[in-house]
Amino acid sequence: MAVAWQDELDAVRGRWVATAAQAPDLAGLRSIEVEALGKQGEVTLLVRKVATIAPEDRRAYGAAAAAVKAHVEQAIEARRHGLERAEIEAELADDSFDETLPAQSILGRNSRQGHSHPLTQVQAEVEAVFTSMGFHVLDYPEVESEFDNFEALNIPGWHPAREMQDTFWLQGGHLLRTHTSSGQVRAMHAFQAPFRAIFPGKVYRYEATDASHEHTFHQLEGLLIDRHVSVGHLLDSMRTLLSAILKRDVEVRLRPGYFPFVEPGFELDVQCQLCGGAGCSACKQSGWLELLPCGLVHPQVLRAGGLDPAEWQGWAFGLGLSRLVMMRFQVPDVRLLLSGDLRWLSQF
Ligand code: FA5
Repeated sequence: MAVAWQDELDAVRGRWVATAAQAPDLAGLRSIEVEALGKQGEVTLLVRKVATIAPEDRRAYGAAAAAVKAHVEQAIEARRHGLERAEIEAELADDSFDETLPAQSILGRNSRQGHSHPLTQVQAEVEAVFTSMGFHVLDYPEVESEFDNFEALNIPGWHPAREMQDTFWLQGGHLLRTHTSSGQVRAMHAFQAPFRAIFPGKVYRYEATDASHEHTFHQLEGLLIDRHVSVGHLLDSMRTLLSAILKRDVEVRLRPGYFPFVEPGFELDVQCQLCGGAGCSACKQSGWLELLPCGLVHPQVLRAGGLDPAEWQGWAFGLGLSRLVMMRFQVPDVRLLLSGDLRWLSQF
């Protein structure tokens, strides 16, 4: 014998399936969904009504009500799919869309156009100078072993030079590289001599910051290995680099510099391009900025790289890329570079 509730369930199902199928748009469909399936929706209440059904009918009622709910859900889903498709098709058919308009006209507001960071711009220019001279561009890890960052570079644990670069230590004898020189011995193992390569990247130092010191900054290492290399060739290459990037003749100053991994070693300073040498906070009132230390690769480092110092020589430099950006664009404080401040970045 047919039970009364069966008719009621059939009627509700029929009504909501038909209503869903006729929903005019997505917003309309959403209200239909709430009316049928929301917390107080008609179908939800019907399912809950199971508690009022005679105990012997409860199981059958529960199953039938659940089936109604599933059916209505399916009908809504099918309609949603249909409406979404129709929307996309209408958009595609609308040929008033002009894809050549700039984005801001389409959005009707002033959307900003992105561009590459000044560090990226200068790095690309330096890479272009060196690749034209036959250098490979390499990318080495920022997390390094103590060996590659220090020991391979003739800086054993007891060496006072370790104090020159305060280090962020990680677990297991690893560290955040303090300089891109950490790639030197890796490169010697990776290439057959003779070779030439540059390796740019981010380096980290556990030190107090000021206008010319940041804890996270960029360097760009250069390494050339050949049978005969000279200080003259090294300095000439450094001059080529600086005039290509700074695009003007700049005063440079060469001083002896001590780094355990080069011999002889040099400090190459440039006249501060912010104050023209008069003295400012970027150059600590000295008129000069340390920019490009360099030298001839120490025989111990060649050995660590598997090269015989009787046969091979090399030169290396460690360009302060962040400071080169400061000099190129007259940036008064290195900390602006990684500040993420769009007001500053949008000038470039
Ligand atoms: C070095 O890091 C050596 N590895 C450079 C080198 C390579 C020498 C190869 C010889 C041969 P130094 O600690 O001086 O050296 O750093 C190199 C350059 O990085 C500096 O001249 C400076 O331009 C830049 N620099 C150093 N510390 C900072 C800092 N805290 N913030 C921004 N730039 C820095």
